[in-house]
Amino acid sequence: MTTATDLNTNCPMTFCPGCGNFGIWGALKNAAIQENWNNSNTVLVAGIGCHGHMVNFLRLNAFEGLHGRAIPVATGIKLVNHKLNVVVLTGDGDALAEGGNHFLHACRRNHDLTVLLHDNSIYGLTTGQTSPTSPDGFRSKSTPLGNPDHPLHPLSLAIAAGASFVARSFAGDILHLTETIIAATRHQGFSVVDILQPCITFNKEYTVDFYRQNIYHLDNNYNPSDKHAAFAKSLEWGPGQIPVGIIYQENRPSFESALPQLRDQPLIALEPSVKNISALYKKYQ
Ligand SMILES: Cc1ncc(C[n+]2csc(CCOP(=O)(O)OP(=O)(O)O)c2C)c(N)n1
Ligand code: SF4
Repeated sequence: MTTATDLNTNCPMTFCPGCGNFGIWGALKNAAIQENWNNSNTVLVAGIGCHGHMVNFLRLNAFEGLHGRAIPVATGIKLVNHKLNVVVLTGDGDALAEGGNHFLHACRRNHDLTVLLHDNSIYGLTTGQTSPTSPDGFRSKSTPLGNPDHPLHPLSLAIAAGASFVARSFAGDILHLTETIIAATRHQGFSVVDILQPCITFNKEYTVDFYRQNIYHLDNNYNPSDKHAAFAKSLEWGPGQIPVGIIYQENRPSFESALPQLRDQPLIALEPSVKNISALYKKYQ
């Protein structure tokens, strides 16, 4: 069984004191312990950003790639060994700006991956520029006169693009976030968890208090399999009107389970049928 001690590393913590990433770290550790994640069954893949540093503070297989490219790396790992639990740690910049194209197509293909979107509505690591989820008029180093761009809604985008599990949680509610991460990783298909993550250093608008005042939990009457209702829910954002919970879930074959070549065993377990490829090369010379 995985214990908290198994997950410890020697790396000194680099998040600013009070950063929402601490809550995400705690929830990920809880999920790893409860679900018995270890180096033979789980891989974390991170993009570049404050969120990406998380891989230094959890002793699990991990790959921190180029900015915007966490999802394609995770897709490659999953295709080579679809028995692995592959969890992507990404930011609103990483996944929705430079990585936006990868995000859309991974949703559409329903790869069996879990994407944890550390959504702080700012570029944290590069010291505070406006991101794709920053609100209209947002003032930052890159938009000192106010953001002229309209924000993306990551949940609406994920639903419209075809993700089969779409949820939202808050970094300040570790129990809810733990449950949501576990539900997302158990789901067979592409899971997106939009994690509202205060960046206390650079985002003075979406603060801990702002989220505490405006979040509400979906109740038992909410039906996450109704796509139209989920789409409407995903667009809600306002005073007292930020829903958290599982917004949308459908059962649809994942990309990996739909590939006949991978149905019986993972790619790494297959014996190549052609060992000498010289003849194949010649064909294309
Ligand atoms: C290819 C490439 N483009 C841009 C950058 C610069 N860069 C590094 S982190 C970052 C944005 C980080 O914001 P986000 O992904 O939201 O993560 P956060 O730091 O907020 O967790 C950018 C633009 C880079 N390192 N590499
Ligand atoms: S800059 Fe923001 S996101 Fe990055 S560690 Fe500091 S508080 Fe967290």
